[in-house]
Amino acid sequence: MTDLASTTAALAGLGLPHAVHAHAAADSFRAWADTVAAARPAGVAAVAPTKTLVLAPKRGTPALVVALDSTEFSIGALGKALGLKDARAASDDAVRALLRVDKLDATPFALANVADKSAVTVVVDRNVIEFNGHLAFRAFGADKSLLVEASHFKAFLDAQLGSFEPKDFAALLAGGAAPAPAPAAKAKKEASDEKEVLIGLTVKKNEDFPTWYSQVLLRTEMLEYYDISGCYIIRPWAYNIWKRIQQFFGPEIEELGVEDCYFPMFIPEKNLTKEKDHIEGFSPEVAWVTRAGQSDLAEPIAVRPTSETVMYPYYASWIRSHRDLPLRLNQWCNVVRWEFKHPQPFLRTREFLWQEGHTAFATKEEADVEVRQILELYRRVYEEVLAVPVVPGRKSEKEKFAGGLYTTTVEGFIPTTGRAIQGATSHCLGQNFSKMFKILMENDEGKRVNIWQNSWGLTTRTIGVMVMVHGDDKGLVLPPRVASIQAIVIPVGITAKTTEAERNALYAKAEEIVATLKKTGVRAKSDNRDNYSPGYKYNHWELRGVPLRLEVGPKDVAKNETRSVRRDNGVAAQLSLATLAEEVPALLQRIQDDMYAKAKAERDSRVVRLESWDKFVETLNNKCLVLAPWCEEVSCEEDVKERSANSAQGDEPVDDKAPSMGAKTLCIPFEQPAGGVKKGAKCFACDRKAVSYTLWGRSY
Ligand code: 86X
Repeated sequence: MTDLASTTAALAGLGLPHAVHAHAAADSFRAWADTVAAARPAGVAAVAPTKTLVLAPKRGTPALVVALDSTEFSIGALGKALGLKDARAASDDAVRALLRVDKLDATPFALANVADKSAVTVVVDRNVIEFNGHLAFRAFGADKSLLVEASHFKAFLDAQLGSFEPKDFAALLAGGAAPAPAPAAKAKKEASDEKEVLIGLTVKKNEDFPTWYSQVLLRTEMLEYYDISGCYIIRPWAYNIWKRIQQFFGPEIEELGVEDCYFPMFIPEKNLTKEKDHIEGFSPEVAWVTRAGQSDLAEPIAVRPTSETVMYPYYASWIRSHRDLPLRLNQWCNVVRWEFKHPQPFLRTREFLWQEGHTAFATKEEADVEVRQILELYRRVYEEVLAVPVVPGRKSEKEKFAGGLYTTTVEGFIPTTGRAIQGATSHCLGQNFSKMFKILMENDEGKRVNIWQNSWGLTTRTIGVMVMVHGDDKGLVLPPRVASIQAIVIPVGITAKTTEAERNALYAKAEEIVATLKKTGVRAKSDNRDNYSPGYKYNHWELRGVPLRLEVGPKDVAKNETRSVRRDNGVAAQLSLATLAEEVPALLQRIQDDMYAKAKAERDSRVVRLESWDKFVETLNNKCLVLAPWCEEVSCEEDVKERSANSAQGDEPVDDKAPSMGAKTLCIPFEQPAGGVKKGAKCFACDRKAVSYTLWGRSY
């Protein structure tokens, strides 16, 4: 920890003078730097605010950089000058992993937390060390700063690092490095970002996908960032999609005989850790409640990362005889997995929403049937509801849920990054959990025997996949089946010469169209706001992905028509108002079908069949998946992962964002290429016999 107390204690321990300076609370770095520079305590001649940041290169050791606040540089240029390849500001999680403090609390004093000093390169500008006065470090709350004389700061670094040499940033940055982008240009970009919030996106999907994704989510009001890393607010425009998924999936599983229920989100420590095999590997992700108010709990309580250990003890007590089976329960709930990998809205979040189904049967045959029925429903959620193509299949031994017998999956694909993404899973647990939790039934002969179990889950990741697959440079593109507004009706052609009566008639027409559409089950709305232009409204609803726009102008109305414009492909068509109740539902269905067909064609064009290793890595690098005959051996899958990681760029990959990450098996598709694996065919990656065509790719 580098809280104020432990930092001052560390400095005192080294015999280094320092002072804690209390000042007005400052709620941003800028405000802090201004405050601390201005409000100098008695006896201190000069105070220079400092900044500390961590640069993460694509490969190699991260750098802890300390400079005076007044020293301007760009991270890219400094990284380059320091010989750090593709350096960027380290993520919150990377900073925490390195320094054991939150990014906002990073100071050079956190070096005391780094046991292995070779894990970080410390880079301090000479200006810092040579400053004639006190350095100010922020990190100890908004209203306190630590003041340390520059010479004493150097002594601290010497004590931590053995010996320490500062760097000359000015010379470094002048010495042939790419010029830093002018601060003015950056400020201008940000200002224009702000202005364009209401107009659209400032980046293209293909040019800067991460920024595109976050702009789409924020500007459509689907998502809001939250103060805790990895946690996000799901706003109505996104939550509605989740509701539509529930409205499809809920009745379908009810039809299969599954009932909804709700179990507590808290798990007593002993229940969670009882089943060591199941928890093993996952335990670093478990979040704990240890305190209520000011008092520590007698026993820590875990927050569910999944509900096996919550539910199965009760399955053991509820199931007595084969007549109590099948037992088929589902719950819609949140779960918490405190991951330290880079979080991404919807795709990888620390809390997420899901449904988890947990079912129990007397026979394996019944369990097997259900695994596939549920997987088929997951396929339909993606393909029929979200218009996203997926590949259903079985997971390899390496990739299956280790606690179960076998795992089935639907695998999606994000064309922009060329990466696959698991869409949902349906597991046959076999009798493992029945044995662990002593869930037994009395059979016909009165003997107590183990039962067969399944579990299956679908999460809010669905929403992120849908956004990434269908979105375009104008923003979100919603499949009609999940759009809260399927048709937006916009009055147009109002000019200065339009009389109030004419305008009211137009608005009334728009309302009438909405009423007609609603009666046939179309989710329609009119945008009669008179303080916005039609063009503004087009952009507004295009950004938000509404599938169909209906323009109602005086000329259209005179012909008893409306002009329709499709969001997915921009195609416009005149529709007769007389047949709107039939035409619009048909058009929405066509949009839904076309969106799926387009996404499927794109996905299909990126699944490349290979029979041997030669083109494997090249194909992955071209943002494709590979379908290849495989031996199904775990050791071979491990080899492939390593070989595909290293040969991509000729270097070690550092994280899973690097394009050189290794390839995994995604699934062994249930639908094999015609004829299947040819007799005597070899595995594409080793000398063994091929067993099945398997889908490979880099994945989320
Ligand atoms: C595996 C298995 C299974 C019900 C599903 O995939 C569908 C719905 N559960 C989930 N899994 C864990 O068991 C797990 C356990 C702990 Cl303790 C954890 F922290 C994270 C986990 N992640 C996944």
